[in-house]
Amino acid sequence: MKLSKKLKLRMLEQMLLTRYFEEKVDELFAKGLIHGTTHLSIGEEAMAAGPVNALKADDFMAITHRGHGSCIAKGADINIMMAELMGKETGYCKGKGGSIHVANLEEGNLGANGIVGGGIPIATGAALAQKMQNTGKIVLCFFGDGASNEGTFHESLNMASIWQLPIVYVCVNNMYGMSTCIDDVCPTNNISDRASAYQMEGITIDGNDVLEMFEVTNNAVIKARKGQGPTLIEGLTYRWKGHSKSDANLYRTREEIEEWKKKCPIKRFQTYLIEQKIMSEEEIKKMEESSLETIERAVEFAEQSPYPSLDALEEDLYAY
Ligand SMILES: Cc1ncc(C[n+]2csc(CCOP(=O)(O)OP(=O)(O)O)c2C)c(N)n1
Ligand SMILES: [Mg+2]
Repeated sequence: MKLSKKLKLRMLEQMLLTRYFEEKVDELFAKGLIHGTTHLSIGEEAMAAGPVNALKADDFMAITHRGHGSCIAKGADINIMMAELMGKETGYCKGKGGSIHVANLEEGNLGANGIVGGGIPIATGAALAQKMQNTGKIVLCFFGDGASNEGTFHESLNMASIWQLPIVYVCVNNMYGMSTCIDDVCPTNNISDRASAYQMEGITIDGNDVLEMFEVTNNAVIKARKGQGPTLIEGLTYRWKGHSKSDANLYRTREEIEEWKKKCPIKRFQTYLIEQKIMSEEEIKKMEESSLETIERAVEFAEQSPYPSLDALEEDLYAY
């Protein structure tokens, strides 16, 4: 499939915005300007930009606790995202959700989820709704390697297969669930092998190759839209940073981390774009600069925004 220059440039820009957004979040957290916790996806940017660009604007996605890149690729406003992380009233959830709860139904973002595996049944239910209402829309469901050991994963894939739902499952296999290596907790060679138990196509690909991530997801999206059922795609990638804010990184070696940094998905895509004469080094530099400026403007916007008022404390809460 021949991808347009416009799409390639858009994916690079989204990956850059994600990298700079998260580097800034890391900095603001260290300065005490972001509270709670955050999970950074630095090193995994292709796993968001590739699959999400295979969606139409009104398709849905469900994301994980490590979902900043997917929000950005789905068209989230960086200012509003930064405001949410800084706990400001102008954020996506009026500053009450923070990093793990960015959601926006109008943009088709069913939301991040602090419960590992929690987004999988939500996405599967959304796919059932699309099928029952015959909307023609599909759902993209992100989850991690660790989440593939949860019951929600198995129950959801079973139902999606039985009902041939319009959903694409994307497993971000970064080899670890907190400090647990996937090899110690998963008996199959690949997580995609698990699809065969549900008569579903399962594919393992290079999660640091944004073009491959796009193409494979796009094929699965076309299949889902035709009513030919779900697919499980596993992308192999790596998170450069710790699991969340408190991680002494004692469960993996410095050498392993350095090896994966050499496989940077952004550098790799930039090299491709230059070699194929799609972008010049100068153009890439300009895009990097403008992306950095976008992040700085987002910080200004968030800093100037007010915190939610005390009167709003009990608004938007659900109580049994
Ligand atoms: C149901 C549940 N169990 C445990 C946790 C604690 N926890 C938060 S993130 C995480 C690891 C998840 O690993 P994975 O699914 O591979 O995603 P990754 O963090 O690698 O992106 C765990 C165990 C949780 N939030 N929810
Ligand atoms: Mg993981």
